[in-house]
Amino acid sequence: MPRLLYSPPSPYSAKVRLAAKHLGIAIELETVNTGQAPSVLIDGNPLGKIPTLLLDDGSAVFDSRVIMRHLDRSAKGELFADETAELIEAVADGICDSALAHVYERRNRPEEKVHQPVLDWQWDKVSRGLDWVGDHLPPTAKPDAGGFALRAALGYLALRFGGKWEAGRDALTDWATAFDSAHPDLTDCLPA
Ligand SMILES: N[C@@H](CCC(=O)N[C@@H](CS)C(=O)NCC(=O)O)C(=O)O
Repeated sequence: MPRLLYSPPSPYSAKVRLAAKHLGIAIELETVNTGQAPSVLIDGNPLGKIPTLLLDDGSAVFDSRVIMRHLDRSAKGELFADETAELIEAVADGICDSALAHVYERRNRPEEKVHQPVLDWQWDKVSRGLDWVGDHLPPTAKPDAGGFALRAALGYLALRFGGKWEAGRDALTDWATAFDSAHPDLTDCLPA
């Protein structure tokens, strides 16, 4: 069975887990600490990032967008029915990139060296990305790659930035609620 190297808070890993479960693809979950660069991770993915999917034949598939394509092909799914799905995935992932950069800036620097303009620069991207996806909400009943990416991104924001992004974004919070109501079996895949 393929093994997914991941960690519970990782939004990109959550996206992949949501899609795999929805497509009925069984994967074994293995938690890794990227900060320790374990060989199981580095041997598969030179970038040392998660998610990384280790296949039964010994090869590795990495970067969540590549894994999504791999899962979709494996299950003959319809995650990428149109370009909109790809664009929403790109913006949702970009929101995560900026949110994560924000977290890393605060986590990895001594407090006096945290650079507020960098935090603001990244947060502006998160805000603009949220505005954009708010105007391009993907379907919830039959989710595509955009829907999984967006649900994972909103889950990450709820986890790390709760109270900072929701005001005035009822369409997005309602969308997440509708997604969870339509797929109660998937909530255990959200960032935690
Ligand atoms: N573009 C990558 C981003 C993956 C990523 O940045 N993952 C984070 C965890 S959420 C990570 O591995 N960080 C450790 C590092 O950058 O060394 C993807 O979509 O898979």
